Amino acid sequence: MTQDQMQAYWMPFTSNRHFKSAPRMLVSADGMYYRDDLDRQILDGCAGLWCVNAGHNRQPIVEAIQKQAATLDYAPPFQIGHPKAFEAAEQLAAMAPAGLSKVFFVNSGSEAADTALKMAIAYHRVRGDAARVKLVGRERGYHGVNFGGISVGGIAGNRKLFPVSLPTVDHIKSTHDLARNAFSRGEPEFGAELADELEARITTLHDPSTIAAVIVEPMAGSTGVLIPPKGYLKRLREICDKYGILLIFDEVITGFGRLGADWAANRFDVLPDIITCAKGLTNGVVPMGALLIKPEIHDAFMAAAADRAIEFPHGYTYSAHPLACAAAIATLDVYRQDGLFERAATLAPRFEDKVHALRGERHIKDIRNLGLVAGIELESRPGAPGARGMDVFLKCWEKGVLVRFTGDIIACSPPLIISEQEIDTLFSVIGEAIHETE
Ligand code: PXG
Repeated sequence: MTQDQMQAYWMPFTSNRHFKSAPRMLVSADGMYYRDDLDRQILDGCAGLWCVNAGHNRQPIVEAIQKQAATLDYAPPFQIGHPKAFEAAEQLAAMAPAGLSKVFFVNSGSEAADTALKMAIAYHRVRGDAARVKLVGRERGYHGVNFGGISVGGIAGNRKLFPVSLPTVDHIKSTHDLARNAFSRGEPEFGAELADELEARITTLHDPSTIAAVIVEPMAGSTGVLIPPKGYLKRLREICDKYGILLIFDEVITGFGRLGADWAANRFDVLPDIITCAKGLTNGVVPMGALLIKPEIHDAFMAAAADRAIEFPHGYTYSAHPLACAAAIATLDVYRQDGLFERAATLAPRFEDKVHALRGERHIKDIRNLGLVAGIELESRPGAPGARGMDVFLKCWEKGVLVRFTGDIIACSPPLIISEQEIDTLFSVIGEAIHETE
């Protein structure tokens, strides 16, 4: 591809000028591997972008989409239905943590986050508690890129060019604590008390009866893999219960087996009021997100609206798109048939051993992991935060392995079909890449 042919496309979350000077171009994918335009095989160490949990080019999913496109290509989602939407919702509800039986479809994780925030505020309103309008997120949280999501989110770099936030938002501290928890295997020991900051903040700075919802990623992914300390999420749940606040888990990354369990909610035995998910819902093949919702929330909307009134004035042209629904149904089926969530749990100990074996390699100041996620935090080069992370990412690419980097943290989240040998290759290549990076 010539430089000229690359000019029109403004790439998202990308250093465009750097990319276009040395493009990395994927042209096909199968199983655990991508192929690039130089016909090199590339091991997918991050399931595309935390989404291709069942591996690439899965035939049942491909065929389901092909068939759907030829049968019902599009259907308007407002005041009209199509069977696949109901079937997909039913399948997803059947797989959801017990107690989250209602499903609202969207098209991405960002839309899921903004929808959940709107739903939380409106829920309190429809049951006559209109004072609950405030939202609490967490520092270093990522809830997509829309205005609601960046308001409750806490990634500085994603906010600074858009210094416009919802006015009714506060944040609690992140759980990152290298002094006490560096090189933890699985859930860190220390930090459950950080959840108490929620209570301290809402009671001293706010009237708790004005808080609609707290939103957190059970495991913060995008910011660089922060595993929740033992007991932390349970404590958040208790505080929300005490003050009548909804708890939203953003499971866009943690849903669908990533942590060695179907959901983080089940992994940590904490039931939120709403879960947002996306990514693995369709194996990344067609854009789709969803909210899993307690029936009390849904029922409050139904009870409050007049006959024939629209109960929740919210939705998208592509909500429950037929192709996405077909992909979701086929994907959930593959997860079940192949036992992929159990597989992730079975592989997790080897994955943990192999990533922690990198301890002692130069630059590494922390390694953390849970299920099939690992984060490797590197010392930043003085005056150049992020440069070393990017160099390691580029070296891994040269060596035929795709990983993610965020600042100086390398993140790995391979498809759940990865083999033991591929786990070994993944971490030995990352180790070499770090070793060879200044
Ligand atoms: N919530 C969470 C927890 C996410 O991880 C989103 C919402 C937004 O999803 P959409 O589908 O709108 O992108 C995400 C997305 C990274 C990275 O580098 C992670 C995401 C997106 C881009 C990069 O780890 N997660």
